[in-house]
Amino acid sequence: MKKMAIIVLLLYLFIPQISAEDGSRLWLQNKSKGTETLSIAKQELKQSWKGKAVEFQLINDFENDAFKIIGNAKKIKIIASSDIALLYGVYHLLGLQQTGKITNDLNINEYPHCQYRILNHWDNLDGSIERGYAGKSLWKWDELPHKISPRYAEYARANASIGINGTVLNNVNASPQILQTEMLQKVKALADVFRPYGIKVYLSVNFSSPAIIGNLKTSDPLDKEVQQWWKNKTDEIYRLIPDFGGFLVKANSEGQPGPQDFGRTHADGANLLADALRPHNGIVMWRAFVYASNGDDRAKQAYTEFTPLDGRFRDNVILQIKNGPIDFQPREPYHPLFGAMPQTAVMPEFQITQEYLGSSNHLVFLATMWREFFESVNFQSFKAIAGVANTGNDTNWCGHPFSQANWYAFGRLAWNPRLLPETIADEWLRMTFSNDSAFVDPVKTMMLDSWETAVNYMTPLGLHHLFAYDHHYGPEPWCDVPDARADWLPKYYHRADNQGIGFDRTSNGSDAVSQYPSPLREKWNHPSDCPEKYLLWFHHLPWDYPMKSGRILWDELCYKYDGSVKQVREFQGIWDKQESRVDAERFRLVQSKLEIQAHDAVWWKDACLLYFQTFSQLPISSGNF
Ligand code: BDP
Repeated sequence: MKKMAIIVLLLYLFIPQISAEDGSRLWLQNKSKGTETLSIAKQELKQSWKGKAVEFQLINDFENDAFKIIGNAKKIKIIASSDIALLYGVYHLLGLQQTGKITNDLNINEYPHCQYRILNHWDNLDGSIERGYAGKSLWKWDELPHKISPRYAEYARANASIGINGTVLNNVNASPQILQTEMLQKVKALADVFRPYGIKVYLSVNFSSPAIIGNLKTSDPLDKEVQQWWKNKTDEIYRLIPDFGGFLVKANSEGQPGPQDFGRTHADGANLLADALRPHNGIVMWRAFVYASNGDDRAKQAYTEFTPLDGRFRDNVILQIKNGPIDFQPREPYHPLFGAMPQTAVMPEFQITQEYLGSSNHLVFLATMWREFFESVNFQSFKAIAGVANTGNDTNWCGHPFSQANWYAFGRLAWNPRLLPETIADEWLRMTFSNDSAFVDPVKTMMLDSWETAVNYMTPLGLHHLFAYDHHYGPEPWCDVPDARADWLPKYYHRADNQGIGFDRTSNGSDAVSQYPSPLREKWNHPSDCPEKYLLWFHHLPWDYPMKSGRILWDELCYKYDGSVKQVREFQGIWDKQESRVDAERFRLVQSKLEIQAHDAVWWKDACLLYFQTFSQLPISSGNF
């Protein structure tokens, strides 16, 4: 029997907005304060909805998180099976209003593609954020659990508005201290704020926690005491947070401890935690970001290490794999582990924070990059998706007003990977700035071109990791750090010499190409069939290699660097024309960030071309194409 509850909402007068705009309101119009999910939903409507009567209808057998919006001339009905899904419906409806898309006969069916849509915060317990460019951590650990910042609910609200339903609070380079009881009390306080918005809390855990905070002799996953310790710790967490989501683990990677320290496998390690979480329906997200310094091509290592373990993970383990095989480079071919482990649940990890894309200084709209990824893999089977957050305690959350678009885009694509970047950019611009097409059209074009432009002024034609050591902001293709791991240095990746440039990953080289299925592996193995965007990823080619444009490789590199510098200057021109259509504060901030971006693009071009010229010995032909 269907249980039905209908709540008719009274409509309230439109409350005028304040005109000052510091960016803190993101794509949302009004501040919201609420306790329970349904009252938040009503409050949101009360504050922002300007249309006809809205009814909520709860139906038991409707798919999780899915909702319908049905409207006729008189009223609008939002139908769902849970309060959270009704809230999603409300945000969707308000989004339609903000973008001018309310019609008389609405018939919308929305459901999320992935069950788990999760932000990963690389936030440390001391308030710093690894690869964070928007201030300090949002989590005030020293004030919690007693003082609850209003930003916690604002954060949850923004996430709920785009369908994000999970958050990993702490850095994957995890401090064992997060599992101390005192810290768990603080985590509980955050979970309590997030719950009405449908956001579950997860934690990154350090694999050596049993030895470090549990005082056990070992953290060996096959040791009975270790197993009991994780069970007890997990039970303790669930006593405090009954809907706790689970654990994220970076193990045996970049110096982090893991099961291999005890001669065990990644499957042994993941299953240890999965068994502790299973009675509570929690999940383990086990990262596949591993590379030893064993001389093998770094791009190959995760595949080599994980594919033999296919089918050996518990069913509440999901392997979390970065979109590409190296490390969040401006552009990478998709990670060959996708599709290579048919008996294992896998999920992609995107980096929303711009570690390798100009921090919060460069305007780079990442939906275009993520779209290229979704077009390369079979995403149907993904149950989960993670994005490394770009939020901090800056007033505007993300540092650059346009970095907010990447948070927004991540949520929208986690909900529906089929959405086009232009649709997402359009929605976001209209909601965040203006519905004026004289603004939306040119600025949208700029957003859609921005990723390819950044790729071209940083690492064109499949080049990668030309970044300055450690901070990864600017170019340093010549970088040499005594005693550094070879695969942390740009020379390992570009391999420029008097003959040519690029990493030979063909069957004559590292053979990384053979990790991809046919016909890709054959195609990418031959320079003439390999898409030029991946050319120097897979091939070491002579400076005079003929490109499809008719130019030689060296000239093509010059062309890409030079062309993208010009493109950033065009972005500046587009933005400068928007002064009358944007509030002064955000106009000026974006304008100054674009100045930095234009400066940096020239810096990239000069640094890379002048350095590579020492090998090519050819003139830099910029401007004469
Ligand atoms: C790299 C970052 C490093 C992270 C690591 C990871 O440089 O700070 O800890 O990835 O994902 O991109 O674990």
